[in-house]
Amino acid sequence: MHWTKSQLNKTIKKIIGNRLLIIASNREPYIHVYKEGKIEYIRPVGGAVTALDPIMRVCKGTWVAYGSGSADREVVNKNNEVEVPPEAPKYKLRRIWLNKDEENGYYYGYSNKAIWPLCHMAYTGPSFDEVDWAYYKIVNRKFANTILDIVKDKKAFVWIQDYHLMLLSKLLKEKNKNLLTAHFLHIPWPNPEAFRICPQKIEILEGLLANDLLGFHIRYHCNNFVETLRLEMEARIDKEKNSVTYGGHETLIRAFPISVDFEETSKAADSKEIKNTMRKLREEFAVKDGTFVMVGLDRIDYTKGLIEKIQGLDRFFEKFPQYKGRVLFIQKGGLSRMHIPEYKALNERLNSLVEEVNWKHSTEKWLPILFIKRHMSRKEVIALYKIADACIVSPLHDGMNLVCKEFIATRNDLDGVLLLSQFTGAARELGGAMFVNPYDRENFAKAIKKAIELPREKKEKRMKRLRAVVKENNIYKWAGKFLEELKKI
Ligand code: GDG
Repeated sequence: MHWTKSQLNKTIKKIIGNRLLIIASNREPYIHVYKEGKIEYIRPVGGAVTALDPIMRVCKGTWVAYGSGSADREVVNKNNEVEVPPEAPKYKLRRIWLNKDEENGYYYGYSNKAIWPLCHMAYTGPSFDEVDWAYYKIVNRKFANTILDIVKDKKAFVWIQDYHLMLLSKLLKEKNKNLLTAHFLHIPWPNPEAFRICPQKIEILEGLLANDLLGFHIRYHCNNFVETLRLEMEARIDKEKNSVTYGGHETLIRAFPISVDFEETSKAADSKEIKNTMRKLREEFAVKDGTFVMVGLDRIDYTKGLIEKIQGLDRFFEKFPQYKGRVLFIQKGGLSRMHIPEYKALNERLNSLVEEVNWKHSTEKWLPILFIKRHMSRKEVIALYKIADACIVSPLHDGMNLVCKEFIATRNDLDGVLLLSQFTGAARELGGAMFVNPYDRENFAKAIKKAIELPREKKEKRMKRLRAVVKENNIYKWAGKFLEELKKI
């Protein structure tokens, strides 16, 4: 079956029925801010939000998230709710307020200094702090209380997102046994040897096992999770059913590779507006005719392999100097989690590395790397993908990665090569990509050369293959398959 928005709509009605649908995530899908005295809203950068907003538009229901914008409090009603999308309301956003200590401990602290590096194993050690953990628990409870308040005595399905809320399901079930809860983790699950160092591991695992359904991007992460349980818990593992029973409660463990809205992105990429935006971007970046343009789009995060990407490019220009002046690499990097010292240091290191590599290879009329930090609208992101001859996605470890799938969805011209790290979840599906190991500088440089020299027919063949996969495995399939599993509970 080919999954579409309307197919998902039917599935939702059948499966969710008269239950209330609640999504819980740290990040909100719309942030209201003051700009020059006026209230505006922005769409935050991040994979989970990109993926879930189209689903909520179809499902209606309530999305519970932390209200982080300067004008967020101004637009909510007495229940802290606001209808979104602001220009054409489709569902409710219920905001939770966090004070500075809670934000520091729960978000910057335990979520991003402990769990994020623990699960990505990208050679940045996790640090576990008692105070951060205490705030992690406080905020998870805050989410639980808000959701219980929304649900009251109604039937409801709560769909929890990501690693910030791993205790939520247990807290909900302790107060309301009739709730149906499912959790999707957008990050990888590490192997048991890596996970066993976590001092709070048992509480986290018990929190996750309170769910009726637990989803990861790929089978490999499910297997790591089950192996972790084998080592740490007295749980019964049913290999046939892919389920785990702990304390008399069964949790189904499944893989659901997340994706993008292929049709919508592909259509948007074809519009006149995008053509204009492409022209503007070419002007802004002073792209000369005949230049081979490569792009990258990542949050500035040590898991995304940005340093390794710049080093790969450096090696490419060293090895193949004939390409100097003929190739331009545009990296859009969104600042992220800047209150955490590792992120600040990475940003500084990246700035100086880009400067060094540019200094080393540039000529009077040409700079090899443009490092763009300003926020880009979705239109600009699509136009950026479209002005590219190649897109380089080179994380050291990534749960899935949506940038590569978005790039593919925009390339209805069948032009454009995808260079993709073999350590992304997406690598398992996207056989038409050119794979790189970001740690292997020599081969990275060679892969860039191969991408530049790839004949048009071969590019088309690869892109056709890639587009067929993303078209089929789209975001509606991800949501539909997830919801269909609920029937088995
Ligand atoms: C996590 C997991 C998993 C980026 N810059 C701008 C912008 N973006 C958008 C992209 C894309 C999204 O942000 C990034 O998604 P990723 O999937 O690459 O990465 P994470 O944020 O790390 O997401 C990841 C994902 O969750 C979903 O499960 O795939 O593995 O780490 O959509 O387009 N969007 C706009 N301006 C920018 O400057 N408008």
